[in-house]
Amino acid sequence: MPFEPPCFAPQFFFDPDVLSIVRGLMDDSIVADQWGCDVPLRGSEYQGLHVDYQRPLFPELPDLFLPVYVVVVSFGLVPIAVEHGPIEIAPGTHRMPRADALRAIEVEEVAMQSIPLEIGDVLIRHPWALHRGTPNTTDTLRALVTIRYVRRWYADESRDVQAMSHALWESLTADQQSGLRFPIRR
Ligand SMILES: O=C(O)CCC(=O)C(=O)O
Repeated sequence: MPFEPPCFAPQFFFDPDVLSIVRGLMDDSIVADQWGCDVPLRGSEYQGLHVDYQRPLFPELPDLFLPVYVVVVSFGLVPIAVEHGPIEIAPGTHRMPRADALRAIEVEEVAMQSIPLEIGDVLIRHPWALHRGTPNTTDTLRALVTIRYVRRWYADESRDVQAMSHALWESLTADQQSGLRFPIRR
């Protein structure tokens, strides 16, 4: 996503209530390091069930249960009702081996949960919980912004991010700067 209006507003990244929850889930030393926007249109279909950013810290122990070090925060730029194709999540599956999680959904031990969002609602989720986008059956562009927050020591550069301008960087407070890790364009 470009760090320019109308896509970007600093408020997206620095809401004190959201940051307090995200810090509570990880620690005080978190940074936002990726962001994007999913915009399904009329005619979109069910996504395949998937997780985001699952790169085990220790590949030899992929199912090792660890404290959270990546959290994803999403909000709609329009109200997202069922007909707009909200994200669906399988609660608790971030703590299950993938094959078990998929089987649990298939045999309906775990139900997919649809997450409609009003303007002002925020979805905070573990990216390893299985999820999918659902069909948008309206003519409204269903824009869902997602920001990734990580513990400061974690980096995987798993997705391309756009640089922010030096002028924008300079306009941020020291506190705000310390909460971001994005390239800066000179
Ligand atoms: O836009 C959606 O509903 C799903 C988005 C998604 O799957 C993701 O952000 O990983």
